[in-house]
This record gives sequence, structure tokens and C-alpha cells, in this order.
Amino acid sequence: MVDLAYVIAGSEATGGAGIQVDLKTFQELGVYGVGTITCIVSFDPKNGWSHRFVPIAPEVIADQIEAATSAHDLDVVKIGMLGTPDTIDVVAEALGKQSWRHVVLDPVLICKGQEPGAALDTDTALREKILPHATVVTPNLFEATVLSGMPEITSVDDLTEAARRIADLGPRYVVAKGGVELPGDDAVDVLFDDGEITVLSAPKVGNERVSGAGCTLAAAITAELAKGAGVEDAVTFAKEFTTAGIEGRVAANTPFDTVWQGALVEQLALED
Ligand code: PXL
Repeated sequence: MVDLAYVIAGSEATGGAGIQVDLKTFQELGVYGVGTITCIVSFDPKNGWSHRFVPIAPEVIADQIEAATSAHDLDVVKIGMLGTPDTIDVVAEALGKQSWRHVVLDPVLICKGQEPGAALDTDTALREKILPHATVVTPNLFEATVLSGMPEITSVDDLTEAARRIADLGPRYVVAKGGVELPGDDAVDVLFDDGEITVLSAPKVGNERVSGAGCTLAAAITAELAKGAGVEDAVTFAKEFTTAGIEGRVAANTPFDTVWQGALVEQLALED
């Protein structure tokens, strides 16, 4: 029987982020994906690809979760973009209604290109209501700075300290991602597991950010956990999967190229 993975996340209409990426990743990794949509993001090409954001009504989110969790026995879930305090309330309630083997939280505070500010209530609600349910959380440099409350993160030591502080907020495992913005030649991720630190490095693929890398990484971790992998193995594999996807990126007219979730499978087929 195929393993199942669940995702609660936003739709991103260009296909480069959000639930589209999550479900593509699940499919590539051989798990049956089930998805609940929290919001619809449609970038505006007439206006510098700025964000047009429409939240889904809380009752409709609750209905989707009811349908998904009644149809299937789901025990591994990824949480992506939630977007509003009302959405966070509904999702937090649903997470509390059953036990989960893993809740993987990609703490999307803001999307690339979006203005900081406005979202403070959402950030606070995410930290207070969703983070305590998470077993694994995957903040990028910006999210790690906000969630840890550190003034800045400019080194692997800072990133490790941020991961330690975020773990104090609830999740056992923190995957703090340095990405292209952390100085150095490598893209460094720090995995914090109950006090134990593992530093994962891969050479940076260029110095430009790519859309969908965070979604892909967290979805790949989720898929591997759904199949029964341990967290360290899931994270290590997910980094390989995402790095291959960045190398095999899809060019787009948006300001950022986008990750190709089929790249690792293509690379492995070529090696055979
Ligand atoms: O990459 C973060 C992200 C996640 N989810 C949705 C998004 C974005 C960024 O645009 O739109 C729905």
C-alpha cells in the first residue's frame, strides 16, 4: 500500500510555490498526496509581480480538513502558508483534534517580494498556536531571525543559536536554512535535534534565490517521513532532492526561476 502525506497550504498560481509544489514533490517521491487550500496567491504581472492574496473562508478550510481526514487515516502533515490569524485558528484546532506522527511546519511568514510589516498578528499567531504542534520546523534565514528574536544571523554559529531558540518554542527538530543569503560558498542548513547539531552543506547553485525551494524541501521531508524515514535521513535526502531541483530549475518570466521537482529522478535515470 502506498503511503499517504497531507498538506495544508496556499495555492500559488504560477506553479512555483505553495501546494502545487507540495503535491508535485509528494508524487515524485511516491507518496499519495492529499491537500487542503488555505489561501490563493496570484502574482500580478502588470504590477511587478506583487502579491494578490485571497484567504479561503475559515469554514471552507474546516470543511476541506474534515473531508481529507475523514477519507484517509493521515498521520504526517506539512503546514505551508496560512496567511491570516483566522486561518491559523482553524488549522490549530484541527491539529489538536488528532495525534500526528509528524507535523512539518514551513513557517511561511512572508513570500519573496512581499513587504514585511502588516503581517505581525499572523506571525505572532503562528508562533503561539501552530509552532507548539510542530515536530519539525524549517525556517529560512528571515524566518529564523524573526522566530528566534535574534537581531541578525550572519554565521553558521548564529544559525545554530537561532535553531536552539526556536526548539525552545516547541518543535523537537529545527531545520534552519542559511540559503544563498548566509555568507559563504555553501548553502548551509543546521539540523537541531534535542541538543544535537548536524550541519548539512552543499555548494551554492549560483547566488540567486529560486522560487519554491523552501516548499520543496519541507514537502520532501514530509514525504520521506510518511514513508517511514527518520528525521535526519529525511532532511539529508530532502536537501539532495531540492539541490537537484535548483540545478534543474525552470526559467520563468517571474523575477525568480523555479525549482523542478522532477530533476533528481531525471539525474538518477541518466546515471543508470
Ligand atoms: O514560498 C513561500 C510561499 C508558500 N506558499 C504560497 C506562496 C509562497 C510564496 O509566494 O505564495 C502560497
